[in-house]
Amino acid sequence: MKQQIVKLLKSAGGDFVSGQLISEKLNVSRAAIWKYMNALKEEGYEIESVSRKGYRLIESADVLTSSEVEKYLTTTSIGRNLVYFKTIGSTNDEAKRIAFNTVNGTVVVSEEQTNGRGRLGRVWSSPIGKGIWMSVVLKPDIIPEKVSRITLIGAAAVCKALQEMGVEPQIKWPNDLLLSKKKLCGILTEMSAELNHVNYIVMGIGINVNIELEEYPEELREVATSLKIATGEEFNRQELMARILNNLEKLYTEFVEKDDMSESIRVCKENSLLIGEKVFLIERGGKREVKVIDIDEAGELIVINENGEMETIISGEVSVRGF
Ligand code: BT5
Repeated sequence: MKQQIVKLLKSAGGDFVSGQLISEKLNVSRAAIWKYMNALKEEGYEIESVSRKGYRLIESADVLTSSEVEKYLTTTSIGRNLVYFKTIGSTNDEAKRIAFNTVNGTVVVSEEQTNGRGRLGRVWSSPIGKGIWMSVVLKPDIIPEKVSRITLIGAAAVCKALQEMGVEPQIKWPNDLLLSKKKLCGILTEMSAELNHVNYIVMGIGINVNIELEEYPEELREVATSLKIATGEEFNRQELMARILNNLEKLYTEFVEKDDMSESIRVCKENSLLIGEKVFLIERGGKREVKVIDIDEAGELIVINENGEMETIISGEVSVRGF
């Protein structure tokens, strides 16, 4: 209902809409409208109410609700069902909770996460209103072995969206995007699967948009950045979120329908931080140095190991030497 009210107010183009008209069009009581207006003000919308004139939208809020993000969306499925929270523990947890009973392409987004997660139980800092913390529910008909490729498709989608907005990030295989060697975005892909069947995938994407350096906990200031910190400019979160989903739908559809991830791989290679670098591969209990030479057509990392042999790495932790 809140969304419908926002739509109605917007359609008036800054003019007043009477309570009576809203009540008739949306079939709600005047008292209920008043409650919804207060809730919208809470969310950050600036709404003026004048007796006998009605309500007027002064300024749209900087929020990631469906009524704000929708205008930038060109997708048919991804993001069309948008579940919005002002605050939540973790959007990945919520997405997993609803995944079985929701449609492919559902997106859970929150202005803030109080228990944002990285890989292996690490903490993901998610301050309110300054980033994009979202999780996409996907239900592809693929074998579980191919799921790790979805992370690269996500990274490519984020990269392309940022490029469209004038930013040139680097992709650190398999799940990070960096700007000036500092972390801008992390992706956490989780799945529920049977032996030969994927029930669902939840792809969590966290991007630091308008966060200021002092808003990070002390220990992150050396390693994390945001679009605001790196460029000095504020970015439109609604547009960026929609552009990510637009690119994701294209790349994801090519992958699941045509088994084609050539465009995703091209983006990951062209913007790779690792190709040509010596890195530490951190695997179960061990750490060894290898040189990265390529990313193959399946999205795997091709490296030369300590014995000078070529090896293919499917997934794992990579730490780059020197920073
Ligand atoms: C990741 O893990 O990079 C995956 C992050 C995924 C976050 C999204 S937000 C929406 C969805 N819901 C969730 O609960 N999670 C997903 P990993 O590679 O393990 O990196 C984690 C490390 O990044 C931490 O140990 C910190 O060092 C660093 N870090 C934490 N918060 C950060 C931030 N906001 N920006 C940059 N670095 C951060």
